[in-house]
Amino acid sequence: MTETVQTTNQEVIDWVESIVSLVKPKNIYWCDGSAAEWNQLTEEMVAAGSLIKLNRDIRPNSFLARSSADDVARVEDRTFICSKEQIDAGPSNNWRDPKEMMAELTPLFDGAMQGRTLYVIPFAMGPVGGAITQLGLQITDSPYAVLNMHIMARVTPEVYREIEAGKQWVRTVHSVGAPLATGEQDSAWPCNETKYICHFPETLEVWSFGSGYGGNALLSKKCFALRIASVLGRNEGWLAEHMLLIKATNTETNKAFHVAAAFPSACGKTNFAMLQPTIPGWKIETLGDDIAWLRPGADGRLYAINPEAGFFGVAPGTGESTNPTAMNTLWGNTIYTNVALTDDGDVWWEGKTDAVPEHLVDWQGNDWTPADNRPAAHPNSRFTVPITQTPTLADEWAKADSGVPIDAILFGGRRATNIPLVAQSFDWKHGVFMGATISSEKTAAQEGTVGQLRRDPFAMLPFCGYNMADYWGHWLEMGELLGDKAPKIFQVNWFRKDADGKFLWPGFGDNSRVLDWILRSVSGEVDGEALAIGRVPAAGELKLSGLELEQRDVDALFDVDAESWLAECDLTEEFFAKFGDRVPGELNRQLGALRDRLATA
Ligand code: OXD
Ligand code: MN
Repeated sequence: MTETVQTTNQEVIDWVESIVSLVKPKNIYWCDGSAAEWNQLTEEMVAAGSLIKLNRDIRPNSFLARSSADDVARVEDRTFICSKEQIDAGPSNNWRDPKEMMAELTPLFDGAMQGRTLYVIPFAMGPVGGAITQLGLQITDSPYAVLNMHIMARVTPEVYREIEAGKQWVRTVHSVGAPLATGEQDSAWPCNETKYICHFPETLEVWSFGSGYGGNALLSKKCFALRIASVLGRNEGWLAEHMLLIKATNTETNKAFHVAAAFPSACGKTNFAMLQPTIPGWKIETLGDDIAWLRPGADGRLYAINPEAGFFGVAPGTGESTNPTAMNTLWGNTIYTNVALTDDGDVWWEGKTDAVPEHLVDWQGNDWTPADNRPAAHPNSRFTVPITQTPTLADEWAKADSGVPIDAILFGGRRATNIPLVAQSFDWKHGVFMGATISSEKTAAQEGTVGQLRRDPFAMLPFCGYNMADYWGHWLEMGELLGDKAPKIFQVNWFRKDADGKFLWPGFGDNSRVLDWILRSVSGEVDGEALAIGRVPAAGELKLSGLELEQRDVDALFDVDAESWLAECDLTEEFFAKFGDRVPGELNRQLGALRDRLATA
């Protein structure tokens, strides 16, 4: 970390100077991503009381941050796409005219960093020099954001050399929006009750104000790698997706498959990315848990990378019994946010261990015992950890520059009813229809009422940087381009419940049974059975031995009730209608065909 300008590129220098003169910081630091920088910042934050150092014998080099109670999740209603034309943002995004938004933001950013240090973070999404890699700079006044960026992206001054050589880069500016007067005592988690997360896809800019949390503050993640990158992908012929990435090797034949899967936030993407099969025959390795960039390769297949370098995972529900791989990944070098603190200086959250500690300090710093009857960790509490610590990391991670060829794409949601455990689409177009019609019950990762059903097409509702209907069109075009080399598309649902509200499927490691069927279907080893909604496992094809599942539960997992599906089709029609004539005709044709199949089923 240095005060000396780190590049000769005039555009970068001018950009940094223009932000400095607007936000008026006390100091300017050019970050380098080094261990020394990490040590300096963590020491400063511990001394200031904004990070707690965990017991080094239990969690070396790990820290706990507690956010302010009103800054605990992404703020979708304060997230804006500022394209010149409203129609280019589409009805599922909040739109603002770029000039008007800048006029609104400028007074907020004016002097916003007074009394604070401005950090310039150079970062690469993907390995520096990689074929799919993109570059960015983030300016921030949050040392917490700098530390998290160290983990989540490749922070390195090499990025300046690439920019100097002429590579495209994305400009991102972040302020917690809490200027400090001379001598004023800082709070442990500065933020502002006014929040703006603004994207300018035509000028490749992000401006974020008022929040220090997750996707609001780590601008490499949702803002760049999904919202801005989805627009780059549309313009340049690739896809930026809210997808985990895994490698699955058949241990008998040694054949490797790669699978990308889109699930809405907090629906178990990290758990699936670290799946421990409960059936023999498969070795599952991890490549990513949240974002994938997919590009057609020279051989006509679709290749993917995970552009990130770490996991920003939801802590509750990640535990010894549900995801031992994640627990091993979290051995050290981790930043925890809003989890509980144990008396011996370790962390705890609901679901981490079956035994609940007798005493904790909760995520807000209050004493807690099980009798308190409230969660000790915030439901959207997180860990930020380097992906390289994952014991199941696939070798391809190290040669991630050209990506892995994708065999199957999965779309999932959290649905108590209707959606079967697994169904294969009849073809790519039908798969795009499946993705476009995903709905899911809300989780703690979104503001709003948990459990409420909402449409979340491709799990991209809050993350698509342009008109979602055009995005569906882009997916359809991608299918045309890939032809018979296109990955096969499936829909999955681990969350179906019986009439008493009990989950029908055990989930977690047993999802390997579903993956097994999917990959055998990809290889042509099983045929499945065609239902109106897609192709599901035929009797005996899904490996269920060892599970205590009654046949009626299995039937319930695959039950397709024509009446409620037809009612769902009406909702789909209403949903599509919001996008007017931008909806590709093919999707309306798919809806008609589904209704016909249901009517005759
Ligand atoms: C995430 C999210 O943090 O989707 O990954 O909210
Ligand atoms: Mn996510």
